[in-house]
Amino acid sequence: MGKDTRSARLFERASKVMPGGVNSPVRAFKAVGGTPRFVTRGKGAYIEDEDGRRYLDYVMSWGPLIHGHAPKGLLTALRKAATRGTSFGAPTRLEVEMAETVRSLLPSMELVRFTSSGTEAAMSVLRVARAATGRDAVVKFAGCYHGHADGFLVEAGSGATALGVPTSPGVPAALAAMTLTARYNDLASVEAVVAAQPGGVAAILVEPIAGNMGVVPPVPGFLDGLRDLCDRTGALLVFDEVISGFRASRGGAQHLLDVRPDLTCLGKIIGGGLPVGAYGGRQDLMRLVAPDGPVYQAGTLSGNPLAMTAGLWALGALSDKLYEKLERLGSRLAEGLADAAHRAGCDISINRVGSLLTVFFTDRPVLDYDDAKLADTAAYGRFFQSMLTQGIYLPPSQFEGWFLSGAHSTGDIDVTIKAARKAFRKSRP
Ligand code: KE4
Repeated sequence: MGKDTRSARLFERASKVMPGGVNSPVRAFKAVGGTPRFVTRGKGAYIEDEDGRRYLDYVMSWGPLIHGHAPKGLLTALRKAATRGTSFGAPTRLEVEMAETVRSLLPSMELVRFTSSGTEAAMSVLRVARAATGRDAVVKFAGCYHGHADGFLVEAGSGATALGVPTSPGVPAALAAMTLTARYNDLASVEAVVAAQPGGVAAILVEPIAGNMGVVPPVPGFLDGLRDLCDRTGALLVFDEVISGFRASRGGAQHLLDVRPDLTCLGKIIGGGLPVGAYGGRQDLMRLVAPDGPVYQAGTLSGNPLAMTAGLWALGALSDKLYEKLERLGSRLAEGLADAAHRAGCDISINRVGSLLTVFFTDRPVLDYDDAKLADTAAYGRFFQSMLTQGIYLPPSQFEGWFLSGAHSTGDIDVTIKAARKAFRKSRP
């Protein structure tokens, strides 16, 4: 894309008033090069940029839009809600209905608290775990990402990895020391980390289906092993289902994989594209949260009526038919991409769970962060740019997931595969 485009000019202006010209680092295209596209609208599976270019979208706002952009029913619900006001700072019926809906879909969440982001949900759920156990140390997994709260930015995935800062400056060493890291899909590594911690750990925090080193599903027995380790050592099992919640199934990864966590945090789909996070879990733990208990957590816009309206619509529109379609489309896409790469003589490895997948530019299986980091990010960058030029908008980082929606069609998948045939050829040095 030339320098004389509207996106390029906007990016130049943006860079003068916002760090990196963006409000979230991964959007800046730094990992893939070139100018980020400034988007003006989205409809269905497509977005349009300031220069009038239309793209088939596989970012889908990084996961929230399982029904696609601007679904009619959502817009109708939001228009109606907006006429009643945008925020009250007081309880509303919508929050009650939303909490009851979340609990019906994820029964392990006996009590729920809403926040305005996944980061807030993740940081709050750990505060509950530390208060409940009286322990400070927590275990996370290298390559997993739980938002940008200080304690999480230790070997963090997502944009932190893509930009080469998996352990961020500015995090106090004393706090970082309380975040122990283990290897995803490696129970022995977790056992060793926990055993080495005097007094045990407060929690094992895990993405039950990892999405932030690229998609890495749990190997059979991994999550059950974490459950058992927590039961044996008094640690709490915390599932970060910000990506997998309502994505892997209507009941998230915990339903799909039949492992019950003590606490869960949610985001993305739960807000239908508006800012909503949530955390919740066992009643005895969540009753510790103010004002029932002493663990303080609050938020001016928590449970915001517009966000609750969007979330209620999005969760209400989930159906078996939708998940069957997403599985069918995801499978068609993965098979088509594998065939296209093979024909182009490209070595790739695809990890997929339903409508969430990653194409790794590596010839080996990707089971953890070390495997993922072996991927050829330069090749991914060339692939990304070729797909973008052909009107396919992929995550601008090798270490992210592709997201499908109910608005994607078989025809869209076939267009994507056709474009990939050329893009895989272009990805070669
Ligand atoms: P937010 O604070 O961005 O709403 O949620 C943080 C978060 C927590 N847990 C998991 C498993 C997550 O994936 C995220 C955020 N995901 C990234 C994409 N991998 C958001 C995109 C971005 O940072 O711009």
